[in-house]
Order: sequence, then C-alpha cells, then structure tokens
Amino acid sequence: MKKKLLFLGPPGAGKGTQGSLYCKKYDLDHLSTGDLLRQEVSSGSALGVKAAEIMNKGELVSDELVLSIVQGRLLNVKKGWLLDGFPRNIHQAESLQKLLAKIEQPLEAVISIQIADNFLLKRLLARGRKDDNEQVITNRLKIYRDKTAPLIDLYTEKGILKDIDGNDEIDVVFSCIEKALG
Ligand code: B4P
Repeated sequence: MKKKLLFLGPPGAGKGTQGSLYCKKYDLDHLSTGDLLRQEVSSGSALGVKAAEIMNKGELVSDELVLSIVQGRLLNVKKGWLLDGFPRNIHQAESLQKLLAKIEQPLEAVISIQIADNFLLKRLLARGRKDDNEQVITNRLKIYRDKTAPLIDLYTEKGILKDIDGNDEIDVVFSCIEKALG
C-alpha cells in the first residue's frame, strides 16, 4: 500500500471526503491545506483574517503562506502522509518537489478525482460553507482549470497519476481509490 500520496481534483470532487476516509483506514497524516487554513481563520489571527477574505472570494491564498504551513507539517511527519488540496499551482508543485527531496520522501502516487460540473455544484451548494455559493464556486472552478488542472499533465509525465471517477457514491469512489493504490 502506498503511503506518500497526493489527492487532486476540482472543488467538490471529494478530495477531503476521500482523504479523511483513507487516512483513518491506513493511519496516515491527513494534510489538508483547506482545513489548516480554516483553522487559522477560526483562530482569529492576523493571517487568518487575511486568508478568510481571499478564501471567501474563491481565490488562492498566497503560495508563501500555504508553503510555510505545509513545510512545518511535513518536516515533522512520523508516518505516511496524504496531501489534500496542495499543491494547487505549478509553483507550489515545484516547491513541494524540493521539500520532498530534502526530507527524502518522494511522492508515490497522485489520485486525480474527476467529476462533472453539475455534480460538484449540487454537492457544494448542499454543503453550504461560506465559499459554497454559486458565484464563488464558479470562480473556484475557473481557478482550478487555469492553475491546478495543469498539474495532471505534470504528474502523468512522472508516471504516478491514477485517474478516479468521482461521480459515484462515497464508498464506491473509495473502493476505486483503494484498488488504484493497492
Ligand atoms: P479546500 O478546503 O481544499 O476545498 P475544496 O477544493 O472545495 O474541496 P473539499 O475537499 O472541501 O470538498 P470535497 O470535494 O471533499 O479549499 C478551500 C479554499 O482554501 C480554496 O478555495 C482556497 O481559497 C484555499 N486553499 C486551499 N488549499 C490551498 C492552496 N494549496 N493554495 C492556495 N489556497 C488554498 O467535498 C465537497 C462536498 O461534497 C462535501 O459536502 C461532501 O460531503 C460531498 N461529497 C464528497 N464526495 C461525495 C460523493 N461521492 N457523493 C456525494 N457527496 C459527496
């Protein structure tokens, strides 16, 4: 079973949902930049206030902030890990590669969850987080297509990308992920 993983996908694809199920079952550290940023926001810190403004518009927070959060966590990992929502652009992917080379823990597999636009819209509107309204979701999707989707080619070229169909029930998608990583 692979234990150094990255989950990629558009907003609402199920990265967070599948990531937490996988980490629970296989005892990995779940490093979700979305969750870590939301913790920063709830703490009310100056950084959190700045991040909240950006997240509520569906934009990406600065690479600098996200990188410092991920670096702090990865330098202290004691077991396998799963990155969820990071990297989100080429610059973050390059920084990750350098960091993983430094800690001698190369990425073993990338799960790319694909989902139809109508499914993701329905799921996110039903969840109703602050950044889950139609206008912001449209912006998040545009940013995903412009900045994050090019990472699919990058990891395909490295030969570690596994495509997963996310348009199904949670347990069905989970079985496909287990099969792909087994
Ligand atoms: P994230 O927290 O990563 O949120 P997300 O992309 O919307 O996906 P999420 O993981 O929450 O949703 P999931 O698909 O599991 O990012 C939020 C914001 O943080 C970004 O917009 C950005 O501002 C900032 N950010 C995060 N990382 C960053 C980075 N690296 N750089 C810069 N900025 C960053 O689930 C969605 C819903 O669907 C849930 O309600 C779930 O229950 C449901 N669901 C999931 N799978 C389902 C299924 N199979 N069937 C039915 N429902 C399902």
